[in-house]
Amino acid sequence: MLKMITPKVVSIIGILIVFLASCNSKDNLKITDAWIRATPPSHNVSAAYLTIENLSNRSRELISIDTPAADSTELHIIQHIGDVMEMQNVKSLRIPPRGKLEMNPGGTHLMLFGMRKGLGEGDSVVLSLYFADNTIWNVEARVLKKRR
Ligand SMILES: [Cu+2]
Repeated sequence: MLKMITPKVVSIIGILIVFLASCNSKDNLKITDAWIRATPPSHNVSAAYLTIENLSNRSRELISIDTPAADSTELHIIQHIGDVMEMQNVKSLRIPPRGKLEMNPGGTHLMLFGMRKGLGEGDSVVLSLYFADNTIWNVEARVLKKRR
């Protein structure tokens, strides 16, 4: 025998839909302040920086980036070894729940190799950010000589 869907069941389904929608990880990140260092045409290497804010209750992981401006990219952190600061290539960058990852010169950054052309101040470049949960974010990075 078929049972009628009661208003109570309907409201539970409604709540479930709202809950699932709020789990959509696309809404739970805020990416700001994306910029990329200006490079003369002779320069082969550049770096990009941005801030990722994780507004959700689970951790997120940036696993790679891609841009039409460069042949290849790496995720870099800065390691202090004694008095020496060294860049280190890492497999991923974690953004803790309700936490923030702030990239900047002298700190965590996105390394760009094989620049396809010179980038002047005022240009902009698209960066595609790939996360471990299969979401992809495209952000526009401004080209700057240095951070404003
Ligand atoms: Cu680097």
